[in-house]
Amino acid sequence: MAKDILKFLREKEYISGEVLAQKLGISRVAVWKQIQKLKDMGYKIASDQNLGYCLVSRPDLLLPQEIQRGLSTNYIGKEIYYFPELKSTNIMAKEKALNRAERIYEGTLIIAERQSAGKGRLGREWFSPAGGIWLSIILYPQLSPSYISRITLMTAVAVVKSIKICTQIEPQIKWPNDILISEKKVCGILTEMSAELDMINWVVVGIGINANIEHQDFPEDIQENTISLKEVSGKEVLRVMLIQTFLQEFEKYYDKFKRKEFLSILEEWKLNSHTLGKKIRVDMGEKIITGEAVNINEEGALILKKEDGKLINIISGTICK
Ligand code: BT5
Repeated sequence: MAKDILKFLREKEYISGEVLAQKLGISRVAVWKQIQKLKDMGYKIASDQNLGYCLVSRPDLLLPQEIQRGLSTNYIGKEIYYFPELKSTNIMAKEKALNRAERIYEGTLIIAERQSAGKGRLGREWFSPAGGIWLSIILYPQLSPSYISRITLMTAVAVVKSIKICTQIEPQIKWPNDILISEKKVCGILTEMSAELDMINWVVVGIGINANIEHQDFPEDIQENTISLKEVSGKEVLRVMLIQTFLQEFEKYYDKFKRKEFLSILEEWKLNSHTLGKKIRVDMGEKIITGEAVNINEEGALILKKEDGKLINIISGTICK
């Protein structure tokens, strides 16, 4: 009901409580209650005894109705679960994907304004205060589980493209899951999956973008290597618009991905690469390997030319500083 009232408030400068009540077939008291509800959500609504209600400003929150208004995707973001705070959107997305009683459609989004226990890879922590974009997408691709390692690279291309469109900033991709601006991390991607031998049950892609975060607010131990879009552009980014653009780009690339057209996505990845051509050290858990990053293969693996000239393919690892 609050959503319907919002729709009418957006159409006109002022609309009276009486007209709203008539249009919605509810009492004026019920209208008033819904207006209070919208105010509680952060909408500023002026009221005038003679003219009625007027929408003054929208809250700077990632509310589903704000994201879905004007979103031109077919299925990504059609269902959104929004939370002011969560431990981790990936944890919630996995719970939703697992709970078969509740029908969760492909492309369902979990969004939180803050995460109290945001997750990086390998149990690392992800700092997620208010002002960032912390979201997870639930997917059910009918592909072989071994194909999925490519989805992180695909997501990185969609993130870079949407940041470029919305801010004119040109970020770069550090294999496999980091987006950098001026050598510092502005976004991280965490892909998790449940699969049988030859069948995927679900995939959750978690994306964290440092949108409107002040540099001094990052914890000291990561300050040197982190950056936010606000810092770079000198002004707040419109988070809702960035999310809408990202979802549109994501759907476009994911459709290609499902058609197994990964090579064309990989070409775009390479154009935005921070990694290729560099001498790097890769932490593979049990050992660190040094060499030159010469290519990414069609599986999304990094091809490293070692000092002895031998080439090796690395499926997963972390590039050290
Ligand atoms: C990542 O891991 O980069 C994946 C981050 C994914 C975060 C999203 S937010 C929505 C969804 N829900 C979640 O719970 N997670 C996903 P990794 O490559 O392991 O990098 C982690 C490292 O990045 C940490 O050890 C820190 O050094 C650094 N870091 C932590 N918070 C950061 C931040 N806000 N910005 C930049 N770097 C950060």
